[in-house]
Amino acid sequence: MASKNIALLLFIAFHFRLSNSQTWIKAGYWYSGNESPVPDINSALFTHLICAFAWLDPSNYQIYISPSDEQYFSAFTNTVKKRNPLIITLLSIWAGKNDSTKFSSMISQPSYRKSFIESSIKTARLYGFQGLDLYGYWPRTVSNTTNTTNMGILFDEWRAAVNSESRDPSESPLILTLEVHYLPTLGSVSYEVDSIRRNLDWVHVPAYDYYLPSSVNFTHAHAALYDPVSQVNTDFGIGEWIGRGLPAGKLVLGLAYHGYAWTLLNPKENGIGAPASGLAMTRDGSVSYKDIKWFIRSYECAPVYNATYVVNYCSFGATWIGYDDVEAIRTKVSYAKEKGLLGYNVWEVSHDENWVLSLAGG
Ligand SMILES: *[C@@H]1O[C@H](CO)[C@@H](O)[C@H](O)[C@H]1NC(C)=O
Ligand SMILES: *[C@@H]1O[C@H](CO)[C@@H](O)[C@H](O)[C@H]1NC(C)=O
Ligand SMILES: *[C@@H]1O[C@H](CO)[C@@H](O)[C@H](O)[C@H]1NC(C)=O
Ligand SMILES: *[C@@H]1O[C@H](CO)[C@@H](O)[C@H](O)[C@H]1NC(C)=O
Ligand SMILES: CC(=O)N[C@H]1CO[C@H](CO)[C@@H](O)[C@@H]1O
Repeated sequence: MASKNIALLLFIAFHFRLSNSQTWIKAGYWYSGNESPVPDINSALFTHLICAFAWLDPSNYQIYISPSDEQYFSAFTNTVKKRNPLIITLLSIWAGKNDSTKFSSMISQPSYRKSFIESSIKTARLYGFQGLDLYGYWPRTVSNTTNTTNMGILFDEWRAAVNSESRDPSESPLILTLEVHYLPTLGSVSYEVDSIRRNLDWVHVPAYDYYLPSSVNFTHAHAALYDPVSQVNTDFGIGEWIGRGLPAGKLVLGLAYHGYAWTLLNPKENGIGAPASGLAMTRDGSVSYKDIKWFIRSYECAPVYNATYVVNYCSFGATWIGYDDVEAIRTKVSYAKEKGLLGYNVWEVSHDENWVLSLAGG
């Protein structure tokens, strides 16, 4: 009798947690490369925190955590649970451009996929994570290596493995998520949307980095929510994903806690679309929100909010920075709610200043 009651309680606890967490996701990536202390994260402002990154070893197709990250990753979950016992943590696996050949090779052979899947589950459990996120793997033409059919098969097999994992009855199945491109189709190649819908809990749509000062010679809203003259914007991307058959309730909107700095050709011409000669301030022009606020205070420049694109920007002399401040973040979070999306996620938590943006997310 007693054990039956315990089972019932666990059942209720499990379902409560699941339904509770599925109501509105507020997720944040923490990237070890930014070297920001894990205990500094105000986890009370999030429902999910995603620890980045684990890597793929091409010699055996297993996941590993780099030795320099080991101590931070192994303490991650317990550390962030101190301020928020309900927080759910995920481990993100890097599959971005410089590693995509490895991943294409991995997904091409059943035995390699098995190795990847088993090691990912083992690593997540070993380090105390409650989910896995695959980051930055884009479909590419077959000559440029990704066979998208195999990508769909990987997700089928990953889901099956996660569901059949023998685990403690108090543990939920691992959450599986994918960080995608903001468009479901790149050139002539598309994500396997049916497989994604069937197998993944949700996808993270990075709704930023559309325009970089290293590649365009005019200022722009790098994370434009709307654009009256171009399809390169978040509203278009979200519409495409939904149009391709991924329910809005599986989409999590990615917000940027960074902006980009351009060098203006003429300091007097300083609106959106002003001619620029390249980047400013950092090696790639990206600047954290924290550093942008420092810049604004130091140079006493007056930020402008442009509601057409949903972006803030400011300039001082020849330096022009486009970024999301409180207004832009609020507008985007409202947009996500109006569209019936599952929530939002931020890249990257340590770039916030005094949690101003995270609080603006509501
Ligand atoms: C690939 O890019 C990531 C992210 O920029 C970086 O951390 C990693 O070291 C790179 N890997 C290789 C093999 O260059
Ligand atoms: C892609 O993978 C599928 C399934 O493994 C296979 O049937 C198909 O021939 C592959 N396509 C190409 C172009 O290699
Ligand atoms: C910007 O780049 C375009 C195309 O590369 C070029 O035609 C144009 O002259 C450049 N403008 C400036 C201001 O450098
Ligand atoms: C936003 O900036 C664009 C480009 O400069 C301009 O055309 C538009 O009127 C601005 N929108 C608002 C609401 O100020
Ligand atoms: C085989 C092939 O076409 N490889 C190309 C894949 O795409 C990258 C850049 O996106 C190129 O650098 C490769 O040459």
